[in-house]
Amino acid sequence: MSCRGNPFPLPWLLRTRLVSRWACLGVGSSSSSHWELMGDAMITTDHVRLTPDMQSKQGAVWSRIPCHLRDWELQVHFKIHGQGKKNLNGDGLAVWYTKERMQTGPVFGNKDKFVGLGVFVDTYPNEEKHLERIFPYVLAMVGNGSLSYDHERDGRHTELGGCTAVVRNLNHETFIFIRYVRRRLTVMIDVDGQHEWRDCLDIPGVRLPQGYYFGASAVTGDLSDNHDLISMKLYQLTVIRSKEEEEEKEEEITIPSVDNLELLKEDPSEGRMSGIAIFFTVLFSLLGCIFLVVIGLAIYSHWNENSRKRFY
Ligand SMILES: *[C@@H]1O[C@H](CO)[C@@H](O)[C@H](O)[C@H]1NC(C)=O
Ligand SMILES: [Ca+2]
Repeated sequence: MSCRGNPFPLPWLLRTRLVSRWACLGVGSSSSSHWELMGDAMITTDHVRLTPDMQSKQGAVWSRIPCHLRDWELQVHFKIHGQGKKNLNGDGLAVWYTKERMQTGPVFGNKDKFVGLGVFVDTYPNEEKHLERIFPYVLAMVGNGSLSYDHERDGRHTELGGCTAVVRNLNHETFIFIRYVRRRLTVMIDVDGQHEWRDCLDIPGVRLPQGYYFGASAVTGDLSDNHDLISMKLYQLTVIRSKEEEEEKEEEITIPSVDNLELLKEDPSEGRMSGIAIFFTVLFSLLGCIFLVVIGLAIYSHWNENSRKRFY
């Protein structure tokens, strides 16, 4: 664990301060704890077990204190393990930064139509058609109160991006890292036991209001797993900003949103269509060029003949 430092030190990041650290015995050990458990979540000496490896459980842990940081970093040390064979386990866990806390619902144990950020470690592929996607899959979603997470489709139509993260039943430690700086959302994972952060998603223009709550939740259904949190560490980031950026601060964000969302939504069928479109564009351009060359040659030879006639 010693080599894992800041995933990528940036020149304009002045300082990282640990704001809230919850490790091992921290949670729930005193009434002044910043964190509150709900549902089937249980605390042991070295982790919070959000759900045990049993059917139809859901549990969560939520910060009691709203977070008023502008730029922050959250490191989540977790462990997902159980008796089930591959793809006979579920359903996964979620890390939250949302307006509301301590709600129950269908989105990894939290309410649907949530307002804020959710980063999901989805361990069960509900949609079978998409064989190209290997599970467990990590993905991020920004909810604005009207967007719904589609559990049957593994949240595909609302995802901002994601990556495969084989995280179950491992002997080494597994981490998720979420950084929110200058409205840029970056998610990285360290799941290969290499003590290295791997890119998962990186999206600019993510507008998240301040004063939301951090939390984590997990759910099991017919299939189950132990969803354990070993620690969650929140860091305040101090960022050097230009004057213009400071002025931007004035326009306060009230509803979470993502700029240029349509650019992120690349439907694979649309992708194929545009591939065909590109093919035809290139084909017709080529045909056009050949046509022009042929015409050009015809005119040239005609002109040549004429000039030859003139000279002889
Ligand atoms: C939430 O986002 C969706 C999709 O971008 C949009 O259609 C809807 O109007 C938004 N709702 C609110 C309350 O902003
Ligand atoms: Ca799923």
